[in-house]
Amino acid sequence: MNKKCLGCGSVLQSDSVNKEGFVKLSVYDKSDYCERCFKIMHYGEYSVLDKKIDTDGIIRNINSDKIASVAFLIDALNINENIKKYINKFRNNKYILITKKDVLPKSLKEKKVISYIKENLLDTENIMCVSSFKNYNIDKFLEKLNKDNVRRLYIVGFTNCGKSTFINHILTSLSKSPTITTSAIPNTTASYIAIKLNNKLTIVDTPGFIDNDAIYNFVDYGKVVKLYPKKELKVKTFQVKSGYSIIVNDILRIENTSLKSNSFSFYMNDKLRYEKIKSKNDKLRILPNMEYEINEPTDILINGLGFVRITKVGMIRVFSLDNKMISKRKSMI
Ligand SMILES: Nc1nc2c(ncn2[C@@H]2O[C@H](COP(=O)(O)OP(=O)(O)OP(=O)(O)O)[C@@H](O)[C@H]2O)c(=O)[nH]1
Ligand SMILES: [Mg+2]
Repeated sequence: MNKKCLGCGSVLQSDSVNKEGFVKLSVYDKSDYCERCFKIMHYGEYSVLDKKIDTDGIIRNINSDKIASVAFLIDALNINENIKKYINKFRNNKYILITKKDVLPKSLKEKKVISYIKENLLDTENIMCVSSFKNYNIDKFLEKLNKDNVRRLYIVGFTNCGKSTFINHILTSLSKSPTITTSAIPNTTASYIAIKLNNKLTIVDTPGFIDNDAIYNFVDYGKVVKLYPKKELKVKTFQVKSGYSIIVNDILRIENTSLKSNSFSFYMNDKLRYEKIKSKNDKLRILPNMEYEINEPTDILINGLGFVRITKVGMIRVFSLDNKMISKRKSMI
């Protein structure tokens, strides 16, 4: 039987250095991990997986598994309406888990997040906020699976939403070793990784779906890993008069283009560089941009980075690396 990498699920092979699952022939017999996983785990090196993830194939496979349930994981800072069409493709018994609850400020109440999901993505009672880093709600979720007699649970969702970290955490909580590779770059998990937790339940990690609109398509991977907050974020709020803009790193510029002042609250990494400038300053003006009319409290989502809450009605212009990264939703808060 072909040996598989414990970290990413690829079949181990010694023929092609640039293909998934590569290990040198000399170490093949004693290797449990491919070279890419080994380097991520031990040297924090990032290399991009040379493989296109077949999202439709994954969904088809899971739908044809008669005993499958699905946990759809969503990154707490990246809740957008585009996710709905992916959730709807699964015909199985579904759980929605909002991951990385630890990065949300305490002021953003769990109830708000859950009711937003219910109203806009999937109306179900099976929604929970979790955090692998803070061991939040993991036991409660396992209890729920037990009660619902779930036999095989597929962990699915967009890349980087924390699927493998979540499974590793479950393994640790059951005194097993956390064997799966995790990283802040996209496409870490390459194939299915099925792990039997007990006689009743098998949990299956899957490769994350790639979102063509997310920031990792437009920024070097070396930079991507620094953008996401490492712990509870502190909301940065700016009162922005007409004719002023806020700039974040070299990624984002939001200009107040109406005549009245407005308030911008940034729900993203507070360690990024924030700067208030006069709009006649041309910094980042070269970037693609779009004007948005704000008719009610609105969140401007920067896919992969977080969101900006705009409280008052008016007009704003958003400059970013690509207009595809930007979308808006009725404010969650
Ligand atoms: N703050 C925080 N970060 C997390 C949590 N869980 C995962 N992460 C981080 O999110 C990033 C992605 O985690 P992974 O577990 O590799 O994500 P994935 O969904 O398996 O990604 P793919 O395998 O590419 O589909 C890593 O940098 C993790 O450290 C969490 O509970 N809190
Ligand atoms: Mg993974």
